Amino acid sequence: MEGTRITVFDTTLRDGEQSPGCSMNVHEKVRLARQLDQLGVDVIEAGFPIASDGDFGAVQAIAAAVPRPIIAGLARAAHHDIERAAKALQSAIRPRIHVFLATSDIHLQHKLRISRQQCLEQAATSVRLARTFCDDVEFSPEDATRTDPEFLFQVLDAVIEAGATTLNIPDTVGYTVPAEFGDLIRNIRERVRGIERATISTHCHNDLGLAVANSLAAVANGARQVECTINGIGERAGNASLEEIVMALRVRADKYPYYTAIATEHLYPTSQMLEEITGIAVQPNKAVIGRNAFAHEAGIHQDGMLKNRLTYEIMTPQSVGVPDSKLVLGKHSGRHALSLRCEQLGYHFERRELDDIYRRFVVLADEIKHVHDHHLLELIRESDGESHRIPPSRVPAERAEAVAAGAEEARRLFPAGVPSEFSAVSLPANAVPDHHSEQEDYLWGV
Ligand SMILES: [Mn+2]
Repeated sequence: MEGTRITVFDTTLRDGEQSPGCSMNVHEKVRLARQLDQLGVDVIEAGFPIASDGDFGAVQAIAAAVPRPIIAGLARAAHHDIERAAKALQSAIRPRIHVFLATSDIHLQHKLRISRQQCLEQAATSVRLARTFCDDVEFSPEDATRTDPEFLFQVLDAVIEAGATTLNIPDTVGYTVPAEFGDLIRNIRERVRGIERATISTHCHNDLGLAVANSLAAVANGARQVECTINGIGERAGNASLEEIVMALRVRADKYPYYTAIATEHLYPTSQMLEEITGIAVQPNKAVIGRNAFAHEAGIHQDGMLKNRLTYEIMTPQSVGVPDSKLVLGKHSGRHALSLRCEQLGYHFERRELDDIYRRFVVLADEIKHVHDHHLLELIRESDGESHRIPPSRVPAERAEAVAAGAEEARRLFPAGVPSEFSAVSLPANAVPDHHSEQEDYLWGV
């Protein structure tokens, strides 16, 4: 990978969980945290330990169950909050305490009822306290984008001095626009004392549909951590969507010389798992992981796709873990279609085990018309699916094969600098007849 590494901070389990209808129990949170680990996120914000015993327990359980990533716990800038977060993170190998305090006048006057001077002192004192528990301390000036910039720089100076290692700049209310936010990040980089010792982070909300654009503008101006969520869930209109940020950086590496450690082929399975756990459906036209993100309906598009996928695809479905074809599984689907779909989702089953899933699949398909991927993943999970996961090492191999088919074409049509696995691939010459010969086994649309 070339370029600069961007840290991916996932807050699906904290900010995401705060959105209506998205609350999860401890068991579900641990399950999703394990999936986020597979996906390769750098930081998992596991919860807000002071908020409830459930949140405390979830942070504790995730810290114990998922050793690789940094596990963050959120705390207000208050003694009791910080202690509680530290306690929940006790078994984490790489704990992070994330302290926040609002800095905008509107929040200081109407919510906190404290002066700027009190705010400055409280921020520094809290960060100093957090550092007594943990070397990794993140500070967020809540509502940063509506804070007087001069005061914001003062607060950031003070918290760096107090030992903050990450400075997160939240657009709490989703108010900023890309050029303005980019300027703010650049000014922070130029104006805040000791900034070279800390990582600048972003946390953008999507109230104007600009969360991803704002995050990318921040990265282009010096932010090295992005906070985001799976499916873009979060307070109100949600947070910046992890899958969109990651794929924008990968597909447009020519414009954004940055990379993340995300294993992109896990994006779709992770999105599906979240949908299954929360019951909140992803909008069909959602970028990257929506049901229609790789569906081509218009006749002229279909014609182009069949001749060469480069005509209408800027990334392959496989690169984000979306099974290639638009299979519709129903009660008329055979074992072969079921088995194929399982493999496309990353699971391999022997005949006898497949029979078991198939029996339950038919019962389910009788009740509901279409069996979607998240239903199937649920059936797989009930059958101890984790032990049937296809090793990740096979995924790039399959992808390499697919890429090889279209590589020549891709080199011709895409400018240099576009990573080859995302330069979409021609359909192999035999792909269409193959699928057609299996039509009795499943229905499919191009
Ligand atoms: Mn937020």
